[in-house]
Amino acid sequence: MKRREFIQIGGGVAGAAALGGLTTNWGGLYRNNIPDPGTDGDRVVPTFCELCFWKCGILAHVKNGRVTKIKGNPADPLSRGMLCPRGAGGTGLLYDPDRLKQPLVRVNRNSGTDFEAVSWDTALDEVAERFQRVSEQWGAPALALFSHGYGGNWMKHLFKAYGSPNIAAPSYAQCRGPREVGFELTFGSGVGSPEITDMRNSRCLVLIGSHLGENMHNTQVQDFAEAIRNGADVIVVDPRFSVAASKARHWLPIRAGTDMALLLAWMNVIISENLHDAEYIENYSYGFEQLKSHVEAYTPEWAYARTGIEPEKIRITARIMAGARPATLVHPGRHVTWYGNDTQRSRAIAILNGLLGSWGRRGGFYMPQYMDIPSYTYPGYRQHPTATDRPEPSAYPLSDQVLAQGVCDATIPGNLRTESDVKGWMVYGSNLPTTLPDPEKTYRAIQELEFLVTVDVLPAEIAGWSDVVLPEATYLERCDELRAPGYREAFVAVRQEVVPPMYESKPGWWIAKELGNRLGLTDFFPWQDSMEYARMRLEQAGLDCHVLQETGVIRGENGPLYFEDGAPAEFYTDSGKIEFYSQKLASYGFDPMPTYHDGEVAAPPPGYYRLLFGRAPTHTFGRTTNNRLLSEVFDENAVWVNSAVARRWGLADGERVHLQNQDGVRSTFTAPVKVTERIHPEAVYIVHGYGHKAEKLRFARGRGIDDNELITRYKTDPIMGGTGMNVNFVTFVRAVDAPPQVATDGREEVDV
Ligand SMILES: Nc1nc2c(c(=O)[nH]1)N[C@H]1C(S)=C(S)[C@@H](COP(=O)(O)OP(=O)(O)OC[C@H]3O[C@@H](n4cnc5c(=O)[nH]c(N)nc54)[C@H](O)[C@@H]3O)O[C@H]1N2
Ligand SMILES: Nc1nc2c(c(=O)[nH]1)N[C@H]1C(S)=C(S)[C@@H](COP(=O)(O)OP(=O)(O)OC[C@H]3O[C@@H](n4cnc5c(=O)[nH]c(N)nc54)[C@H](O)[C@@H]3O)O[C@H]1N2
Ligand code: SF4
Ligand SMILES: [Mo]
Repeated sequence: MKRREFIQIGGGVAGAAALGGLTTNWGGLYRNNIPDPGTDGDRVVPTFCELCFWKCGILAHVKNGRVTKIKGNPADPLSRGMLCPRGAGGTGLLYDPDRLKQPLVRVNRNSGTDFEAVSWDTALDEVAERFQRVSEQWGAPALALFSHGYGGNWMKHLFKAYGSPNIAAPSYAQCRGPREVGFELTFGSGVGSPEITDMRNSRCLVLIGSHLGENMHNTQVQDFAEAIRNGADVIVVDPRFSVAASKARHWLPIRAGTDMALLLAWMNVIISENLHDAEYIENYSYGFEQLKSHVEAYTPEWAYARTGIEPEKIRITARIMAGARPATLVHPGRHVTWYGNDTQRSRAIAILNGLLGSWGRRGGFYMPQYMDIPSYTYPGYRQHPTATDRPEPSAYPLSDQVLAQGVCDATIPGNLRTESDVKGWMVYGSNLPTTLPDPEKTYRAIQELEFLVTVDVLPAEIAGWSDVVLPEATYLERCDELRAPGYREAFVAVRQEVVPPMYESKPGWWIAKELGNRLGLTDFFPWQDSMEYARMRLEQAGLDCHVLQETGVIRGENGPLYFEDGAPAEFYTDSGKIEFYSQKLASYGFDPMPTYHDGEVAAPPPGYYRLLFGRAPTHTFGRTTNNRLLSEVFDENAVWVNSAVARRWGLADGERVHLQNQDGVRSTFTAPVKVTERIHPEAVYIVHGYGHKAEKLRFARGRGIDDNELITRYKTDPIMGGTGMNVNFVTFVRAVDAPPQVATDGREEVDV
C-alpha cells in the first residue's frame, strides 16, 4: 500500500522563502477608495464576508494599509448594517500568524517526508503535470474536487472545463441535501441559501432542531428577533434547551431521532380537528385524501410513546400553529443529515407547511426575487460522464449533487461498482478529515490517491495530507464571483480586494486561471482578472461596475413575494401541485408519504449517550477556532451532560473528560463537562469544530473535543445519499483515568 504521511506544516518548511516579486499587488485594477467621514481609517471598502456562507455585505475600514475594523454595510439587504460576532472578527483570519504563506510541495528526504516552500510557478507546474498524468492514464473524471466557500466557483469552472463531473461538497450530503430534496419533492423547489423563509412576518415559528441564535446566520437571527418583538409564538423542538428554546413559548424536549412521530401527530391533530387550510389545499395540492387517511393512526397518544412529548402538548402546539396560519413557518432547518431518514423528515416538514398554507404566503415562504445577470459566455464545457460517487448508477436516485463521501468511497479501489476509481483530489476550503463522517475511511482514501492538492488559507488537517498546498488570499484580499442570490429583494453584491494579498498568497481566480493555462484551457479563462470578468457580466445586465464597487450592492426590481399579492403559484412537481402524496417516491419504492418506522433510529445502549453536535455563535466549524479574536470569547467546547446523568457518573461541573464511542474510539483531547438540565438525559452535546490536531494551528490545536473523530458510523439516506451522523453513542472517560495519550496528529491512523 502507498504510504502518505501527515506532515506538520511550518517547522520543517525549507527552501525558497523569499520569492521576490510574487507579492505584487494583483488588485491594482480593482482597488477602490471611498472616503467616509465616519471612519478612523483612510478608506472604507465595501465587500462581503466569508467567515461563514451567508455572505453579508460589509464595510472594511483600512488605515495605513491595515484593516482596522469591519462593519455591516447598511446598503446590503443581508447584513442591513449589522454583523454577527464572527463577521466583525474577520481581521483575526487576515492577520492570523499561522496562515499559509507560501506554496508548499511534499518532498521525500532521507530524514523523512517534509514540505518545501516553492515558487508559484513550480507549484502550479507540479499540479498541472500531476493532473495531466492522472487524466492521461484514467481520464479527467479520475480527478475530483471538494469545495466549500465562494472562491470554490473558480475551481468548479476549472474542473468543468477540464472534463470532470466529480465536483462534491460536504455542504450537500453532510448538510442540507435532504432538505432540498424533501422540499423539491413537495413544492417543486428547494429553499436555497439564504432560505426563502419569511420569518420576520411569521406569527408562529416552529424550529425543529434549527438552533437559531447559536446557528448565527445573520439575517435569520435578525428576522427571528423581529418576529419575537412582534409577538410571534415560538415553538422549539430540541432535545436540548437551546438559545432559541429560551425564547420560546413552548419547548418540546423531544427524544432525539423521533421527530417524524411528532410531525405526523401534528398532521393528525390539524387534519382531524379540521384546522388545515382547506381552500389552499383544494387549489394547490395533490393527495390530501391519501394523507388524511395515512395520518389517522398517528395520534398524539401514539406519538407520546415515541417522542416523550405529552399528548396535550402536541395538541396545544398544533392548534397554535393552525391559529396563526398561513403566517406559520415550520422552519426547514439547514443541517438536517441526522439519522439517514432525513429526506422523509424534511418532506414531513414541507407537508406540514403545505397543510398550513404557508408556501408562497406572508409569514411563511416568500417567492424569491432575482437580479438577472447573464453568465459569462465560454466555449461549451466538455460532455461529462456521470459522477463516480455511488455504488451503482441507480443508487440514491433523487440526489441532485455529487456525494462527497461517495467520491471518497470511489477513491478506495473495489469499494464501488465502478470502472474508474478516483485518483486525484483538489480540496478547496474543505477540511475533510473533520467534516466527512468515518474519518478512518477518509484517511484510507487519501492513502490511495496518486495526488492531492489543497487550496486553503490555514494549515488545517487536510493540508498536512497533501502533495501540494496552495495558499489562497483571504476574502479581504481578493475579488470573487459576483453574488446575486434569490432573496426577498433582487440584488447583486461584489467582493473586492480590501488590502493586497499578504505573503505569497493568491486569489482563487488567479490560481484557477494559471492552472487552466497550463492545462490547455485558456479559452475558459479569457479575462485578465476576476474584476474584468465581473465588469463584463455587469455590462451585459446594464449595470455599472464602478457604482457597484463604490456601494458594494446594487438592488434590482422586485415582483410580488406572496401568492396573495400576485406571485405566480407554480409548483414544479410532476403533478404541478404541492405533493402530499409522491408518485415519484412510490415509483422508486420509497414511502410516498412520510411514515414512522419503529426501531429505525436505534436507542443508545446502556451507559452510552447519543452524541449531538451544533454551532457556537462565535465560530464557524473549525474554520474560526484558530482565530484569536473570536476565540477570546469561546476557546474550547464543553460536553453538555444532563444533571441526573452527571450525578450517576459522579461527574462534577468543569471536570475534564474524554468521550469514547461505541466502537472504542476515544477523543484525542478532553473537554470540561457542563452539567445542565438543558440536555435530554439520553444525549450529550458538543459544539463542532474543536479538537484540532494540526500543530501549526497553534492556537486551536488540542482545545476541546472533535465530534468528527467519534462519528465512526453513519446511516445513508436511501433517497439522496445524505449521511445521517447523529447515530453515534459515547460514554465518558475521566481525564484522570485515561492513560496519557500521545496527542496524535493522525500519523498513527495512517501508519499502514
Ligand atoms: N455560528 C454559526 N452559525 C452557523 C454555522 C456555524 O458554523 N457557526 N454553520 C452554518 C451551517 S453550514 C449550517 S448547515 C447551520 C446548522 O445549523 P442548524 O440547521 O440549526 O442545524 P444543526 O446543527 O443540525 O442543529 C443542531 C441542533 O439540533 C438539535 N438536535 C439534534 N438532534 C436532534 C433531533 O433528533 N431532533 C431535534 N428536534 N433536534 C435535534 C441539537 O440539540 C442542536 O440544538 O448553521 C449555520 N450557521
Ligand atoms: N462532524 C461533523 N461534520 C460535519 C458537520 C458537523 O457539525 N459535525 N457539519 C456539516 C456541515 S453543516 C457542513 S456545511 C460541512 C462543511 O464542511 P467543509 O466543506 O469541509 O467546510 P469547512 O469545515 O468550512 O472547511 C474549512 C476549511 O476551509 C478553509 N478556509 C477558510 N476560508 C477559506 C478561504 O477563503 N479560502 C480557502 N481556500 N479555504 C478557506 C479553512 O481553513 C478550513 O481548512 O461539514 C459537515 N460535516
Ligand atoms: S452571518 Fe456572520 S460570519 Fe456569516 S457572512 Fe454574515 S457576518 Fe459573516
Ligand atoms: Mo452546513
